[in-house]
Amino acid sequence: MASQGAPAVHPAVQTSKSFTPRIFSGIQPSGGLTLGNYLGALRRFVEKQEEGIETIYCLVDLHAITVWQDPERLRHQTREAAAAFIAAGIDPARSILFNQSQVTGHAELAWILNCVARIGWMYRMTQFKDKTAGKNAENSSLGLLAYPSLMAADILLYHATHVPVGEDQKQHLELARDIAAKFNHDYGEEFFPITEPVIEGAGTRVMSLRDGAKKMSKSDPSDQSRINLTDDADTIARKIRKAVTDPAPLPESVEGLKDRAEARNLVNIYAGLAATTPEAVIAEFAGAQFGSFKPKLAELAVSVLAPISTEMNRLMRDPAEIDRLLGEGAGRADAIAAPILDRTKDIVGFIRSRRG
Ligand code: AQP
Repeated sequence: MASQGAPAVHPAVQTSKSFTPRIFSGIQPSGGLTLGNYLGALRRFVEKQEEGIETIYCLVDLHAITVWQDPERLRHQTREAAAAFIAAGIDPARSILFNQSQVTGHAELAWILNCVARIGWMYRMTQFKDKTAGKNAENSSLGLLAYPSLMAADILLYHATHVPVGEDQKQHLELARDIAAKFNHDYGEEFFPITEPVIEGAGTRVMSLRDGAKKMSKSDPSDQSRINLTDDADTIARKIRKAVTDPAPLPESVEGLKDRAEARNLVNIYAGLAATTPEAVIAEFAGAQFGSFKPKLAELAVSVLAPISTEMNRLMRDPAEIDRLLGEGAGRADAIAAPILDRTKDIVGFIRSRRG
């Protein structure tokens, strides 16, 4: 019988079984992708692909509809996100790239995990609190509350062992571990892996260009708060020039950025784009005014992002080809997911008859 109450990681089921390393991660096509998505997620995804581990990447359209999406825009944004993945270096022949709703196992496993997870766990999620802040939470969709359970299903459907994400998804991943552990405990079988988050590098928490306390987000009402992967060079330069900063020059060491959220953000963005560390950026720019640092940052951002947006534009001219690639990816994803879902159903006690 399933236990009630607070999440607990059940130590007995954490470590003993070893699973084949497999990476899974996703991005919501809930708007155009941002520099935050690129540095915190997409670029990591490409690195993992290059490491030769099996990589499965998903455009999580089921997650996107937890808040209202115009259907035509959702279709466009899903294709555009697929184009961004490919333009950033995801090779659909080496990685599996697909949109979530084409593999029905995500929704099926999510339902089973909804019955394992506890409601109280969901109410404690800061993303749910942030997304309902200042609004009537009772009027948000049930899907928004259950979002982390679907995310656990995304990962566990493939027995993924590692999930590269930005810092903001850490709490959801911890919950996915708790859900897996509770399933294993309740059914007395070490079936699901206890997935490791992979949160690495300077770009794991890119903040808004307008407010250093808020993360850069594709759904922020202010377009000035973010750099979109589709922004042209002039727009990128203008947004960086207008980014909120304080009047002091850059400090002599990273400790000097401690109480300067906006300055720290720009240094982190520079470090993320240059694939270096904030320490190295400070060593180069110590004492510089933002008037000289910002143009250098804009130049770097354009040099990294312009080839991606050019390639995205090219790919978007052939939406049928993008749809074909997503369908092919979904077929490969389904081939991995189906036996894991079948076994889950057996464990839970569902009858699976051959359909005549
Ligand atoms: N600002 C960020 N800095 C670093 N990483 C980020 N990610 C998102 N924003 C930042 C990472 O991108 C991946 C995909 O995120 P998502 O699109 O599934 O959802 P999200 O985290 O809620 O991103 P947004 O842009 O804020 O979307 P909306 O506005 O629709 O909610 C994740 O790995 C995330 O950590």
